[in-house]
Amino acid sequence: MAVDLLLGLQWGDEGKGKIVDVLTKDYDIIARFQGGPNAGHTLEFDGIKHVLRTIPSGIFHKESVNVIGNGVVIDPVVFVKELEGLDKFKIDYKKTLIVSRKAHIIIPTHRLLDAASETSKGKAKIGSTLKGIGPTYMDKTGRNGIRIGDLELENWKEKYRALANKHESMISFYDVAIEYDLEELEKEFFAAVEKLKELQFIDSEEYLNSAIKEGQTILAEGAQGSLLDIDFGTYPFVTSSNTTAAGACTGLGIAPNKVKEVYGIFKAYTTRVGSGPFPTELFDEVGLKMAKIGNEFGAVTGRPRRCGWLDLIALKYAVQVNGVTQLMMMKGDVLSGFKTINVCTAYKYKGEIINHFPYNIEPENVTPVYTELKGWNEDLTGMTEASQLPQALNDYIEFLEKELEVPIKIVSVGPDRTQTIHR
Ligand code: 2SA
Ligand code: MG
Repeated sequence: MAVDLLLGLQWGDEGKGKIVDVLTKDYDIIARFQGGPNAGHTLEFDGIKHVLRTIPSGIFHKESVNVIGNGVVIDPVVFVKELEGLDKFKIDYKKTLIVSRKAHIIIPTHRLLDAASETSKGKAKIGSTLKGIGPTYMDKTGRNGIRIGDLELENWKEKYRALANKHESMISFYDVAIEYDLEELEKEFFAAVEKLKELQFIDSEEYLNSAIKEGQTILAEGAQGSLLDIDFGTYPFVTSSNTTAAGACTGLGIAPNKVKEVYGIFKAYTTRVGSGPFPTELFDEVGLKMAKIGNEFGAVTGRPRRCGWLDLIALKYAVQVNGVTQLMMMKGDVLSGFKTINVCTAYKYKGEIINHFPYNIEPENVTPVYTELKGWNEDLTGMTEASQLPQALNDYIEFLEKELEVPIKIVSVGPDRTQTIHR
């Protein structure tokens, strides 16, 4: 068995990019299986900070092959900018980056539709990243989409035109003011498509399954988080793909019995960007302190992230749905300097105490019940060994392990590759 999964267990931004980067040296292939430019995986090494959107985080390791799977949606314009950003690193991506023919393409009008849909919802908006993700997956399941493989056909532009025209009439249907210059957007889009065509397009399920047979190792890199999953997340405030373990099977064409380790990444506290319920959200100075110390601003949109204590009910749910075998706790350093640390260990749900993640976690139904733990003051950012961690942090970690019934194997104490403690 040769496939391991790496998934975010909260609402995204858990720090997956850093962990994939730390782990990639152990894998032959890194594969993205869902999402698209709504992801923003931040990698930091040698004093350089780099954000990847669609490209797998293994791209900086010269030996790894990076696969963009069929479950991903690709915006050629964003993608090409990402490639250009790699130029300074002298990466031979025409060799090490390959794209599934079955991946769907985000066209400019998908982005416009995303904006029109959000604007029309007013206060009830999802808080989407406006990258066209929802409309592209709608066209995929609606069987209208354009795929990477279509770019190899001579008449793909006819297919494109028909879809763009349809989108334009849909945009006018939403009775909202969206200003755009489609000609300008298309110029940029078609130029980007030409550049994209320089990459290798493959039948990725064939490629990956052959690689498994040959004994190669694959790391499937998730984007967003489990609570943003289209089925299991806080619907409708979710993204439009399966961010959970099952999504790796459908998004790559890999059978469940090929999956071995499921690495679950979580932050020592909780954050969320965009709209939607968040039971442990803090509106006081404690939340502001987390945001400030943790530098909690979205990698894609720059929006400030909402912050709150760790929600163990939600985390247990994510561990269960994904079958997590190893946990990795990020941003432990951010919690230094809090006198006490709260962990949500139950919900008061419609007046009753419950221990599971219910259908509806809207604030009018759910109030978090906290267990209070002792804080610590030590600065963790220079620590490299588990033996250096303060006792109160060890107590926090052990408390979580007991509740979650899964070992916490990595504690991250800063953004750099080197600030990673193995337990
Ligand atoms: P969309 O654009 O249709 O997917 O937006 C729908 C909702 O999903 C939220 N969303 C996200 N929330 C947090 N992080 C996201 N991406 C990360 C990042 C990357 C990651 O920006 O750093 O961790 O993989 C992300 N993408 C979508 C969004 O706010 C809406 O609530
Ligand atoms: Mg992120």
